[in-house]
Amino acid sequence: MEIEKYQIDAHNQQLEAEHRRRFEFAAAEHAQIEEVISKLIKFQIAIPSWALGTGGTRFGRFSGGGEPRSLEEKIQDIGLLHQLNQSSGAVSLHIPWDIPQDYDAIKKLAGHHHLRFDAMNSNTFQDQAGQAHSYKFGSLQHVDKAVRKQAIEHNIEVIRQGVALGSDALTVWLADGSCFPGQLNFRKAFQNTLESLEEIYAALPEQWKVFVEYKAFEPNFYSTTVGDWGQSLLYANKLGPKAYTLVDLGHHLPNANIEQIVSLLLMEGKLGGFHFNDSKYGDDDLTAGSMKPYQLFLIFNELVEGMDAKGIDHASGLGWMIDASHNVKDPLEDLLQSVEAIMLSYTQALLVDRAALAIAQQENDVARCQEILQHAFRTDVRAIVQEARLRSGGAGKPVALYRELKVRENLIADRGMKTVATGL
Ligand SMILES: [Mn+2]
Repeated sequence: MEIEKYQIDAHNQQLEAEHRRRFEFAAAEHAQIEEVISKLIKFQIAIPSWALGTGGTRFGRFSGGGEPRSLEEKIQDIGLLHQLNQSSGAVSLHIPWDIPQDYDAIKKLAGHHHLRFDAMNSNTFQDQAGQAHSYKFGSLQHVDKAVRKQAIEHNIEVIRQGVALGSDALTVWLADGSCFPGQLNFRKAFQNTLESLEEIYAALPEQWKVFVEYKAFEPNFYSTTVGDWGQSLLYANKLGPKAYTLVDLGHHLPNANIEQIVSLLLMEGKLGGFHFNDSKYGDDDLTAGSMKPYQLFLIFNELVEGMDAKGIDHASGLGWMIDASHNVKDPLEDLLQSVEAIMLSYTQALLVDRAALAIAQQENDVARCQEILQHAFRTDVRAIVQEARLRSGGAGKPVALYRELKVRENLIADRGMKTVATGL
């Protein structure tokens, strides 16, 4: 299904008076409001193709019905999200879950929905049917050169597919590691991984980037070969200027200071991309901003400060992606909520009085520093984000309109109740 412009207009018309009142109040408070809105309009967050169906857990999976059955239907779903919020103008594909049959047709479909292809994701954490060698004991780190070679070739194939779609980045997340002490020689595992990544790096086209994603644990529970930002940065530095670290919010040990990691990676020019999600315990893959909205704001505070210090364009300088997957919510409603939370945190970070903060820091005025940050965090910026969305042609309240238009019911009518998104 596609949402018609008149349906969005009618929805917005109903909200107009209330929105005007709330936006004018916010605009009067902030002299730089127009600058903020133009940044919000440009800021786009890529939707991962694997988040459009019910993710499930290792215990079970409860389909909500109407899930996309093909890459085409996944792109249509992201098109619906983008129509509603005008901030989801990119898709992040996962190979082999989303191998296109006809590249030109897929590109055309994405273009119809005003979507571009963000980073491509390779997969050497599962064995695929007909695969010669198993990844049970790792892929790029494997003790057997033949397994490493197979994993390298898969990554190069993903680059080829990305080129055909107009993507310009590859994200490598490795499940490689060990489950028990003594299982692995850490140094050899690192060196094998580095050599493998070097071969993948050599296959990158001009203008392409490779993002090395790290994760502290799971599925391996003793060691992970790219376990933290230090290890990722080691690889990225050794590989060269096209290699960057990718930060996934859920991939840290509990209470890690992610905002500090972000700040230092930006300082080093090595922060390449971001996977948004939220968590209470581990890699919970919950909706962005649903658990720790203050942390999300603090991360954006460092992102904005660091990008401005380096002259990095907020919209295009880094890869902004969601990486989440759910068992209990409608995946599309959930993604609308994630994008909204990201936009709210970004807006609050844009409102931080940086000149005043720099003075307070210089004067060791700790209480004032906190006042400045929390003033921005406690500002209700919902009307500002809504105004940016309205100016882009989106819906005032995306989740409300999604429900009013009975989008899920329509998708179930089109696709059936018992559908399973490919790859899940
Ligand atoms: Mn991730």
